[in-house]
Amino acid sequence: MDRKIIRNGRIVTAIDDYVADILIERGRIVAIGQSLPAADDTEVIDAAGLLVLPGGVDCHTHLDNTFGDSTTCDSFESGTRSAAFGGTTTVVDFAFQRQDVPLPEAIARAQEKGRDGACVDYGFHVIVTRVDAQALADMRDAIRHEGISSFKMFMAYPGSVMVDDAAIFQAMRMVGQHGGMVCLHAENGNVIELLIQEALAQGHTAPKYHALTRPAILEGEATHRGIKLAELAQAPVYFVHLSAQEALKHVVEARDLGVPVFAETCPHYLFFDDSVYDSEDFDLARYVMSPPLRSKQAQDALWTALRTDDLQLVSTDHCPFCMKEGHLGRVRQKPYGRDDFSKIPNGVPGVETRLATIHDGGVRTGRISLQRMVELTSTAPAKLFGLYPRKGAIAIGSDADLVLFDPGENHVISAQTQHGNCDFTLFEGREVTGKVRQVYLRGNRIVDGEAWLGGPGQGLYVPRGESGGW
Ligand code: DUC
Ligand code: ZN
Ligand code: ZN
Repeated sequence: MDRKIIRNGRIVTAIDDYVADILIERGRIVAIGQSLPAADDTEVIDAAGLLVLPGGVDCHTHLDNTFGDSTTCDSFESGTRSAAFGGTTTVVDFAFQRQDVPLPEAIARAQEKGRDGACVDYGFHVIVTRVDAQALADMRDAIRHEGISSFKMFMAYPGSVMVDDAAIFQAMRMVGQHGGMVCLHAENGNVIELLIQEALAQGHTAPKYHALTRPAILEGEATHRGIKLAELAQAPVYFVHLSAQEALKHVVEARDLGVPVFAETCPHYLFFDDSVYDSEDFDLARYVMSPPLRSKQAQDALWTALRTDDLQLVSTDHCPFCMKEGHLGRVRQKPYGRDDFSKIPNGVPGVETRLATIHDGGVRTGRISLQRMVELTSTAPAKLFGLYPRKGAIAIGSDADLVLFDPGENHVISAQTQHGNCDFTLFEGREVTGKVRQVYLRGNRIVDGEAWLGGPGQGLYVPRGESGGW
């Protein structure tokens, strides 16, 4: 039998911090204790001096996702390999219902990609762009039969994926009754579109105008509207990639009143601010994501909110597009918008850098505790999106998804040494303290230092329970 003991590691979960051994059998944790006996066939891994963390759960990735004319440069294989090296053992990606792709077919297509390529375990949200009676029935069936309990809807990108308030309300009302949750991209798309057209008409084509045409107040307005729709629908709501104080204040206010409102932020909002948008240089296309980077003051507010549980998750919104056209054969990447900022594909990579950057910028600096880091990057996403306690925990019966993390090891982040397809990282050249040493997926060692021991097809689809009930 496949049996392993991880010996003498410092086990850190969302609530614990102690030194012990973990016995793994058939991919699950079966015992935790001191000086656990090892049978002859047991592989013993010495974890002394290392943190043993539950594998990261990243509930916001875009692998092989197409937006408009552009497709993200990471496949399921490259993106999940990159995730593994960053200490993430479960991702929740997206299936895409479009005008011509009904929801069940969208799920089937996504499942196929995952089956062929995934190197870590995975689930899906469904992006919903059309709401009618059939779509509502399909959403209910997805929750009941497919293990998909969350649905992303866009309040931005009119003419493409944006849906109106009535559609959002209808979806919330339906999925809320069946243990599901709507995840909102909250920006006022119609006003943004007007600002974009005005900017272009004035000849403003550089990437910095992406940020200037998506002001924080429009994220605040949409967030407030989304909360009111959820209250009326009596359903939970989740805000993806929250970046602005104007949005945060509405989330805080609603949560204080006991309304089931949840929100994530992303590492790029925690480490970069809008002072980068200081020139007309096209190189700033690397900072084109939606929402855009906000003020330094907003960044401080996000860190505080992570500590006080006003924000519940750090997800990556890993949505990589290359800076160089043609890199690894990928086309219509960032340079697609060289003459028109509105055509620059929106998104940045981040799936590999989440744990190390949050450890370095959050724990080492004293902004959050180690346990809170684990909660934000593993336990809370697992609980909120129906994966707990199979994922997000170090507990008897949980999947043995484990990360051995050296909290004292320094390394310099570089795209060159990362394991995905993207040709840049916003963190290029940044020295951080804390490094993933080994990663176990259901008891299988898939990362060992710089060695890749995993492979495509090793990741399993994980049907999820209810979302938003936590
Ligand atoms: N929103 C996302 O969540 N990801 C990529 C693009 C976007 O606008
Ligand atoms: Zn979005
Ligand atoms: Zn996204």
